Amino acid sequence: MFCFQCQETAGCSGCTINGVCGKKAATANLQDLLIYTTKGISEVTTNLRKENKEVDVEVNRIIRDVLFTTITNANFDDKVILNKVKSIMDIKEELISKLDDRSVLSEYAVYYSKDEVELREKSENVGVLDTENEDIRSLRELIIYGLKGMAAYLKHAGVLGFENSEIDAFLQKALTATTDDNLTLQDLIDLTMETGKFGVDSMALLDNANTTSYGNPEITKVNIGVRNNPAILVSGHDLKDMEQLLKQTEGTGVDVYTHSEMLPANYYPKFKKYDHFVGNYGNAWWKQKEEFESFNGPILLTTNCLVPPSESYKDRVYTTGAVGFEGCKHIEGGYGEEKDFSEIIEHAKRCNSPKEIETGEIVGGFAHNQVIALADKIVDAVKSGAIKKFVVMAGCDGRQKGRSYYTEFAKSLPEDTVILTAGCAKYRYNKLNLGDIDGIPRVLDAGQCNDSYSLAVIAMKLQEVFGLDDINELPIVYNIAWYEQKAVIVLLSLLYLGVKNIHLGPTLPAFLSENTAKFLVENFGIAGIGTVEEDIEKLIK
Ligand code: SF4
Ligand code: SF3
Repeated sequence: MFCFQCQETAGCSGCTINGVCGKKAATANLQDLLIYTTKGISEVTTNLRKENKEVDVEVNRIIRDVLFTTITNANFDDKVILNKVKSIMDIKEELISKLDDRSVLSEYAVYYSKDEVELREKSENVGVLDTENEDIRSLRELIIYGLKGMAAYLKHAGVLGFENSEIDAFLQKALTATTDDNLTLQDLIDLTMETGKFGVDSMALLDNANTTSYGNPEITKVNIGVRNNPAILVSGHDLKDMEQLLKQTEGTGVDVYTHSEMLPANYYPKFKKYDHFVGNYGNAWWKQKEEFESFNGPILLTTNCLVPPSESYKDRVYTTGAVGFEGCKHIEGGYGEEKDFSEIIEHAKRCNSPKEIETGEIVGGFAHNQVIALADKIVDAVKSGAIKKFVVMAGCDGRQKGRSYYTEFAKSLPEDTVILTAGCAKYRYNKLNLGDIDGIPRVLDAGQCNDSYSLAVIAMKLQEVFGLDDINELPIVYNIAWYEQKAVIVLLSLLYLGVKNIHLGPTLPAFLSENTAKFLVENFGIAGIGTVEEDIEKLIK
């Protein structure tokens, strides 16, 4: 195996024996094979489009799903991954038969096998290291990881009925391009930027899907304590799953809580109306081992991040969508289908109520609509000098010790700064009680990592209000934390929007070769992080 797609990768260079995330070598190899065959099917769909033939929306959905499956901490189940490989093979064959010109197809497109032994053997011989040139490899993987994040966001939008075949066509074309040996470094750089453009489009699509379906997030005090009823904990990013579970638990005596990236569900008007939706339990994904244990009830993982569960609570972990773990019950349900959560609800009834681990409230709900409603107040505070700077601290959290940097950084910020956040990175400082500036909280949480789109909308609105030519003239600095591939598409989207001087930590991606990193530094001023003191000096003063 060789995997370096996330921030935790071994030695900051690559996992080669087992994943630090808990992914076994065989699973990593099968994921590589899944990507290999997905490149193949994407080549076929791209050629079909060139021949002006239609690609069924179901094929787009499957491609999104398989990319999502390979995101860090999503799926650890070999059987599921192997079945997806086999199913891609069959669909690919069927699509190939519709092509007029098959002579152009590469080995990725024509590879076919349903034999498990052969597939496993093949899985050991395909992957990241197939590309020998380090810079080409770096850009190819940067694009692929961006596409994985994009696929996840498109999936969430898709289940809410919001799909855009142009974005899917780009995604598949770009994935195919990562196998094209004729592309130069410059071609791949251009494609990276184009991926950022479609990243913005995907996040906008999801924003539209979420707000049309559930209303605009609004300022909300979220309870972080517990009640004395049996309950289900929902983690991950899929709001459609959240909605269905809330509906199905209504009147059953079973409460519902969010965990990690599902916290922003508390901000949506349509979810707030449920009395049995109690609040948020716990923190970011990496604390799940203790928090799932003490929650006592069943847990539904709608997306990443799943940590391989301990035996003590494994029977309480249910997965759905792209998530999977051998031995955990998977709840099926495709686009437009109502998932059946009755088993998990019955399970909850047999469990004790959650153990209280904290009490109080946190405030969130500052997506673009809410912030723009407060625009006058914010603009006044900036003009009067009450707010000197906005600090975007969006992204992911993780278990690496060095991430305490973000807590310290937030604590050390002068009192005339406001943090704009999205994603699970917020758990490093969202319970610090940093106070407010003229009634504006000093931590404005827009929502999930995809709601970084909201932060871009807010920045563009402020640029307009202040009449600035360049988004970088705003008093906004960026100190972003990353972990998995959704953060990659967020980063590429910000770069596409022209945002410069982003600080990225806690470490720079291992998949950035020296030259790719140099390109990002020279053209976008991307930098890593230093000590808290140095960075406060650099970014704030
Ligand atoms: Fe390693 Fe991250 Fe890949 Fe897991 S996802 S194998 S931790 S690089
Ligand atoms: Fe967190 Fe996994 Fe990335 Fe959506 S839940 S931000 S790490």
